[in-house]
Order: sequence, then structure tokens, then C-alpha cells
Amino acid sequence: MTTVLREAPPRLTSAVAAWTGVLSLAAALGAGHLVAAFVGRGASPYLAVGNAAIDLTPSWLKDFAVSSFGTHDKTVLLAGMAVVMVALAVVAGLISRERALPGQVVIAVFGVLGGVAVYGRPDLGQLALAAPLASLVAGVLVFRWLHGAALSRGVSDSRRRFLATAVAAGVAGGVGQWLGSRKNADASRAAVGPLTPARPAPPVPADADFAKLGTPTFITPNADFYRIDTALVLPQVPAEDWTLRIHGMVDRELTFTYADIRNRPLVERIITLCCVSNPVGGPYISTSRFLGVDLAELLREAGVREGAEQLFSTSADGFTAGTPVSTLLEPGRGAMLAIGMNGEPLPVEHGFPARLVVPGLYGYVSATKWVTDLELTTWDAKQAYWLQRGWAEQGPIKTESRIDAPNGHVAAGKVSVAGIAWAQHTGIDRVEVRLDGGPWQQAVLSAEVSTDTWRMWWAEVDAPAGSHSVAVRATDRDGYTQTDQVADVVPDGATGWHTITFSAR
Ligand SMILES: Nc1nc2c(c(=O)[nH]1)N[C@H]1C(S)=C(S)[C@@H](COP(=O)(O)O)O[C@H]1N2
Ligand SMILES: [Mo]
Repeated sequence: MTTVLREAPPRLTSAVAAWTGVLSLAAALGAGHLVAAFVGRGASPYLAVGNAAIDLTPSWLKDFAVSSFGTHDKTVLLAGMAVVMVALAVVAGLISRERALPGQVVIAVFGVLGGVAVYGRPDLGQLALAAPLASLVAGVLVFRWLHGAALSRGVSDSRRRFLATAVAAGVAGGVGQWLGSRKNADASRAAVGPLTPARPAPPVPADADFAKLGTPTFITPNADFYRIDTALVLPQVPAEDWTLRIHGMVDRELTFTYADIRNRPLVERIITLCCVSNPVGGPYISTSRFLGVDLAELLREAGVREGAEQLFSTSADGFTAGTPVSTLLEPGRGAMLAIGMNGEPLPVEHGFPARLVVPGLYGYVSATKWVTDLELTTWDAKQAYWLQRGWAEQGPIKTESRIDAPNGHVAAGKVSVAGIAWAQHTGIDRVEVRLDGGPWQQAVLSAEVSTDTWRMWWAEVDAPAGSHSVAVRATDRDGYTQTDQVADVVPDGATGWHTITFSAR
């Protein structure tokens, strides 16, 4: 009888196996990020997967993300992805304590997913696939290399490789970040120089806001203007490279360069923009002086054909919006192709070099940033980004109001209540507040700048010591008074009375 004595195969300790996975992931991401600096920043697998996640996110989850994290939703997404990736990398390591293959397969699957995400980006060409490919190759090879050293070489040799990988991944990622950020549109924006309106907006009167009582300032500084978009990496479109094509159901196709637009007589309009995702009492509303050209004029130059129902606008990053042509061509609607905001070229995050703004319509159906293409078409022919995700085809802004003050504790007695109300393109007729469900009491309105902007209001209520609630409702110039029926933001904007509580002592 012979006994075969089998030696246990060599195995990595759990810690070493986990580190093998994590460092290979770092190498993969670093390599992809570096290559992406040359072939398109959004091709960095980490960001491309994030962008794909944004586009694939079901509406309810997106609403939850926006309502829980607001404008930080993207930071939360990236952080969440990092946690998931590290966890999977640890697993890839742990299942490879004897052989490198299982971990290599996990990393390769990662790489392929990154490739699929990049392939799906409307703003990236085939060359961009080089970034996820670099990640895949780097990840698989580094995994094998670290695994081999840890299994059969000495501890110090193996440590040296782990350290070298960490440093190389960090350097590649850092250099990629640096190279990529040099390719931004800041220089182009800085070179635009002054944009002068042929028709400036009238100055804003001093009594257009009650900022001293806690309302926002009438004009929102650019840095405070709310920002909502699907872009994980801001589109960087130099003005020199930008063109806008108008085509589809038109008599003649037109293409404009930035110079074509800026050399036209520019008009300035003060408009309050609002997001359909703004919950009752929410922050996604701001006002700016937009500078640009009249959109209806451009469309008339192209000659809108009979039967065109929808202006389908596309941005440099593939976002799309559909706007009713009838609204755009309405006399006095004032829709704009904007290139300036509060006396500056559009900030990059608000659409540099050019965007659309349509008074009275929510941003998702009208306010395409980084806009490059306008197609006249029908509703049946094309569905815009949010329409595909269950939001309404038509997005007129609903008449609403918000309480900004008081905020917290106040002294008992006469308490000043103040806030904003809006009914873009219709105008606010009156605002009423009521304390603790009592009688409605009319608020004082600020000077009206135009019907396309918000209106501030202020009222005084008698509040004895104790805790109280205040509700607000606005009535617009069409005679519509805000309903108390609470509606969610999906599919076409929230309704309900904003109510706050405060305590007086
Ligand atoms: N390219 C692009 N444009 C876009 C969006 C977007 O996701 N991508 N979001 C729209 C939405 S939903 C709104 S409310 C406005 C917000 O514009 P702001 O970020 O300048 O406030 O932009 C619109 N234009
Ligand atoms: Mo929006």
C-alpha cells in the first residue's frame, strides 16, 4: 500500500489576498483615468460607469437621491460606487487565495462593464474605448503580478510590488486628473470678453426683494444659482469649437457658430428658472439676467414647417429636451438661446457656451445646457430624456409659493413671515398666509419686475408664546389659487401649500 502525501497548496493570507484585489483595482482605475485624459474625460471607467448608472437609475431612485442629497447626489453616487468597487475587489482577492484566475476574471468583468458604459455614451467616440481597455489590461496583469509575488516570492519582494503598484496607480490617476482638467473650457470662457446687450434688461428696483426679512435676493448670484443636470463630468465645450445646428422640419437648415450668435444684437431678459423636481418648499428655483438671442427669431429664420410640434434639443453630452413649438413661437414668450448670465459668459456648469431658457416651462422640457442641436419634429417621432423616464411631455411651471422666514425661534408677538411666489409668464396676483389654520391674511408683494420672474412677499402675524404653524398660498393672474392637494414632483411638478412650524417665546 502506498501513501501519497499531499502537501497543502500554498495560499495567500486573507489580508494579502484582499490587498491584491484592492491594489489591482487601483491600478485599473489609475490606468483608465490616465488614458481617458487623452481620449475623453468621461471615458474614465469610474466616471463612465457612474454616468451609465445615472442614465439607468429609475425615476423613483433619482427622486430619492435628489430629495435626500440635493445637488450632492452625484458625490453620493461616486462615493457609493467607490465603496461597492472596493468591496468587490476585496471579494476578488479572497476568492483567489490559491490561484489568480478567479480574481482576474472578476477584474476583467469590471473592465468589460466599463467598456459597455463608455460605448453607451453619446458624447464619446470609439477611441474612448481605449480607457476601459487600459483598465482591463492593467487590472488583470497587475493582479497576476501581485498574486505571483505574494505566493512564491519573499515577503519583502512582495511588499515592494504592492507598494510600487499603489504609487503607480496614484501617479497615473493624478496625472490623468491633471491632464484632463487642463482640457476644460475655462480658457475659452475667459477669452470671450465682454458681452454687451443691445437691449439690456431694465434695472432691478430696490424693492424687488425682501432680503432683509429673509427672502432670497431678487437676482441669484451665479455661484448660488441652483444646478440640476445628469452630467457627472461637466461637458467642456470651447466656444471656438461650438456650433448650433437647426434642422428637421424647416425650410432651410441653419448652422451658427459662437461668433455668429454673439455678433447679433443681444437681448437681456430676467427670468426665474425652476426645476420640476423642486418639492413644495424646495430650493431648485433661481433668477438671473440671461443674455442671448431670441429663440423664436432663429426658428423663423430657419422657417418652421407646418406640422412641427416639438423642438427637440440635444446637448453636447447627449441630454435631450422636447419643447412645444407652439409655446416657443407664441408672441412675447421670450424664449432665448442664452450665452450670458448676470453680465458674464454662461458659467460652465450652467451650459457654456450656450443654453436654452424658456420662460414659464420647467427646465427638463426646455432649458438644455451645452446645447448643440435643435431639431423641429413631432411628438411621435422622438422622446426626450425625461419623457423616456416617465415624466410628462408638457411641463408648464405650476403656480407655487414658499416660506423662507421665520426660520427657527422668534420672539413672541408680531412675527414677520416672508418668502417667494412664482407663476412664470402669468404673474402673481396675491399671496396669503395663515397662522395655525386661522383666517387667510393677505401678504404685501414686492415690486413686480416682470411676469417671468418670482415675486417676494411679506406679512406680519400675531404669534403668542408657543409653537405655531404658518401656511402660504398664491393666486396667479389667471385667477388660479394654489391647491392644497399634495402632488409629488413626478410626473409634472409638485403641488400643495408650503407649511412651516416655528416657536415663539
Ligand atoms: N445638458 C443638460 N441640460 C439640462 C439638464 C441636463 O441634465 N443636461 N437638466 C435640465 C433641468 S432638469 C433643469 S431644471 C435645468 C437646470 O438648469 P441650471 O442647472 O442652470 O439651474 O437645466 C436643464 N438642462
Ligand atoms: Mo429640472
